[in-house]
Amino acid sequence: MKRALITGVTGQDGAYLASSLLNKGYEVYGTYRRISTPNFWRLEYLNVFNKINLIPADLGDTGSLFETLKISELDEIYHLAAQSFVEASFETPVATGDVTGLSVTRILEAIRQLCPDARFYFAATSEMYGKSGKTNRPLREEDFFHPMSPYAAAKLYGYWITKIYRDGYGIFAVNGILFNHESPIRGLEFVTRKVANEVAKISLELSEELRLGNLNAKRDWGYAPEYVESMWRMLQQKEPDDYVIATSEAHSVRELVQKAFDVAELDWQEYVKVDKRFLRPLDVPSLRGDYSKAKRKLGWSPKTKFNGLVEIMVKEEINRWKRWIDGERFPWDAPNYPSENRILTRASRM
Ligand code: NAP
Ligand code: G4F
Repeated sequence: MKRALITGVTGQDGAYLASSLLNKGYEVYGTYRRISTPNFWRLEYLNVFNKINLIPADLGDTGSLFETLKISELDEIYHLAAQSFVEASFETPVATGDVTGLSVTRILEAIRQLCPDARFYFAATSEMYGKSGKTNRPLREEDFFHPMSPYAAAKLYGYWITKIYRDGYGIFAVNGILFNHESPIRGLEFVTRKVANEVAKISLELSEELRLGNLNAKRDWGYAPEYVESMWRMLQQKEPDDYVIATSEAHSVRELVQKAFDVAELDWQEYVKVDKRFLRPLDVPSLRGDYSKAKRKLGWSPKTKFNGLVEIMVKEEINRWKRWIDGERFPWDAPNYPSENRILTRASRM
């Protein structure tokens, strides 16, 4: 049985990837960090909470990362954990540099010293292209990076250190350059889920308005469960390489809002207000990716495009809020720590 470790298993992609790897017959390990309110709702939502092994580790804590790699005899390591919210990276640029950037070296060093044969996936991002996104054609692997946020600069560091460990030490290390991907388990602060959630509440008269920042920004939005499949495919290749994963369609935040209100049969202009609190010091104007290399080499293509994605998200939020009105509570209303045998603490490993 193959063994895989996912850092950031409590996040959107970590949860979907855990589910996907379990379906492929993997033994799955996932790191989580101690926070004041347990955060396993996505794992519960996907019904994988009791099927994976959880290891306490923090990206800022080198020792915990080394300990994690020591115990597991891993075949594949998916490094997904990060401070992943671009807006927050302007508020906490140093912490983002450490957690999102430098942590990649911490993990690669641990791999080099402890398990150099393990295959490594780094969650790079389309944000690294930044200003280069203003070109009219979709962006490819060889295009120029011009980051526009502390988050993107940190990811670009991670991208390069991944290449350096691949070329310098022969580690099977890949960069997945994923464009935005969303789902009903996306964090509420990201624009797609924020919009879907508020539209659902407005349609059920639980809210009256939706406050947003830059409506002109364009993004290439895909469906997260499809994107995690590409991560696995990258690690099954003969040679390590870097891949763009995208839909090749770009839509503005304004179009997103319009489509989401359409799904609920409401007129967006009656509810949406621009609020400068949600504007960023810099914002990438447009991002659109060319996934032809992934299609050719990995056999990967997106199935869900913009309209389908927005429909999935808005309908799921309406369904959730209707259940909430009927008295049902969501998993995140009842936070829980997993049963002891699924948490691999240091003491339990000795
Ligand atoms: P996410 O939902 O924000 O999940 C991030 C994960 O990182 C969570 O499990 C979080 O733990 C963990 N984490 C944050 N700080 C940590 C720390 N100091 N120590 C240990 N763990 C920490 O992000 P996502 O959307 O799943 O994205 C996965 C990865 O892909 C991220 O690296 C992101 O930057 C990258 N990416 C995402 C997209 C996208 O559109 N989704 C596109 C390109 C690249 P908590 O649950 O405790 O907060
Ligand atoms: O949903 P967003 O916060 O995602 P953003 O900044 O594109 O970053 C996401 O995708 C990256 C891949 O390109 C990932 F690497 C990263 O981890 C993250 O997953 O914002 C999308 C756009 C931005 O232009 C933002 O300015 O929506 C605009 N926007 C307008 N009003 C808003 C809002 N974004 C948020 N979060 N909240 C608003 O009220």
